[in-house]
Amino acid sequence: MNAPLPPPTAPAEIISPAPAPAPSRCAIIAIGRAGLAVLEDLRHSGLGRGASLAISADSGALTASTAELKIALSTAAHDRLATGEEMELAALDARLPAAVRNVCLGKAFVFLLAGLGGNTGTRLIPWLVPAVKAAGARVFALVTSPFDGEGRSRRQLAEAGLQTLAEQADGVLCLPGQRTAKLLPVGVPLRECFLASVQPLAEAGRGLARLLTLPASLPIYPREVCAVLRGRSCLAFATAEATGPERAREVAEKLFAHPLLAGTAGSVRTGSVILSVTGWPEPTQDELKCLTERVERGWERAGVRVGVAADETASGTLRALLLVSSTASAGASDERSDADLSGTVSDTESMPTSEAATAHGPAGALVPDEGGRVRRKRNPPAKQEQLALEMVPRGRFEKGPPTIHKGEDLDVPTYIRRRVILTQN
Ligand SMILES: Nc1nc2c(ncn2[C@@H]2O[C@H](COP(=O)(O)OP(=O)(O)OP(=O)(O)O)[C@@H](O)[C@H]2O)c(=O)[nH]1
Ligand SMILES: [Mg+2]
Repeated sequence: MNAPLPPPTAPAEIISPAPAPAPSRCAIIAIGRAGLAVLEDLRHSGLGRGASLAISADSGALTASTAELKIALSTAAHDRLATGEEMELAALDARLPAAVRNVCLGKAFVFLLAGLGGNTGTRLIPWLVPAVKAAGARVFALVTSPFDGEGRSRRQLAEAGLQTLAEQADGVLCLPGQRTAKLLPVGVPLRECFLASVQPLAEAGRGLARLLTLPASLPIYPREVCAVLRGRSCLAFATAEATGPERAREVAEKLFAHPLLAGTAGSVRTGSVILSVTGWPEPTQDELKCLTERVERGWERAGVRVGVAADETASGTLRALLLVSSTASAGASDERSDADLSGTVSDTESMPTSEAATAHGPAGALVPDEGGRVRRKRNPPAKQEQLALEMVPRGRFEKGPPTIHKGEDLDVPTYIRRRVILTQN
């Protein structure tokens, strides 16, 4: 159920001096309750300090927010959003365009945070993305989608919102509720499920910010990151970290076993993987080899791009972000089904890698369908045939008792017992 709307008093706008401990190239715009929750987690680690905007109709969540700039949407604006009518940002709230411009000023990247399925976040994002782009920044949307049981209308709204984001944003990381549920034991109250979705999304946001902004020894350029995250090509993402002499091996194993990545290693939809490794001291060549080899073995069909950067704030910790994207091209991959929103990698598409490799043969056996999605090339339907074999006389064994071993008559030639067709020269 939605939280009660604030009384129709004059909306509060709070602007405090920006602490900005370090110049950052990232700004954050958080919308709605879920967006604000992720923003708080990010700000604890310093991301978005000095450049964050919180927008909500939920006065309680907004009061608790530490964002520099806050805009409380009026009840009338919230009601208008719910109608889904098209309107300019300024028509919704006159302060919005200037607030967006201010927060984006001098920033290369802007993270938009929201929970898809809610009215404020889902309906406002399509108006915010062009405004951020007009300010000259790249837009990455970090969003959640509803948990099972939140109802069809939320799910459909979220699906439409994700579709729009896929078309507009430079990159989308969507954490489906169903995947978050895999991180939790059975019987957890819904509120705790919501809380559980905050950390993985915030971790991914931090990882993405490191990938995009740290001076890299082995760079992955923003356009390459966008190519993986643009459209609906990002299948899944996860982060892992470890300290100590075995930190690379630990990180590799954590990633490989990560529940948020389950099903992606053997999926025919997995096309490429970005592995971003940061740490202090900077990852050694051996550590990198250990990590990359494990990821390449795990996601053996995918092209693996590796980025490395030293992160002086990491004090002994090695961190990795893994982004798994689909094979379909960005534009064509926009046709994912509801199953994608729920985070399920379909069983028919996913199987252990070795089995999949045997069944599909080489990568050429994977073909794009008309919608651009990559599908397994189907084998022609099986036809049952009788093998053209004649029983040969058992010769001198004809009259003797058969030599039976494990249920097989060893006096009958092997090729007959095993029904092998012999080729003729
Ligand atoms: N992480 C987190 N997710 C939440 C929270 N509340 C709801 N969600 C999830 O986010 C989705 C959107 O909910 P809200 O963030 O409240 O939506 P909103 O953008 O504020 O929009 P309205 O409340 O409809 O005006 C829900 O469908 C839930 O899946 C929360 O407190 N934290
Ligand atoms: Mg809300």
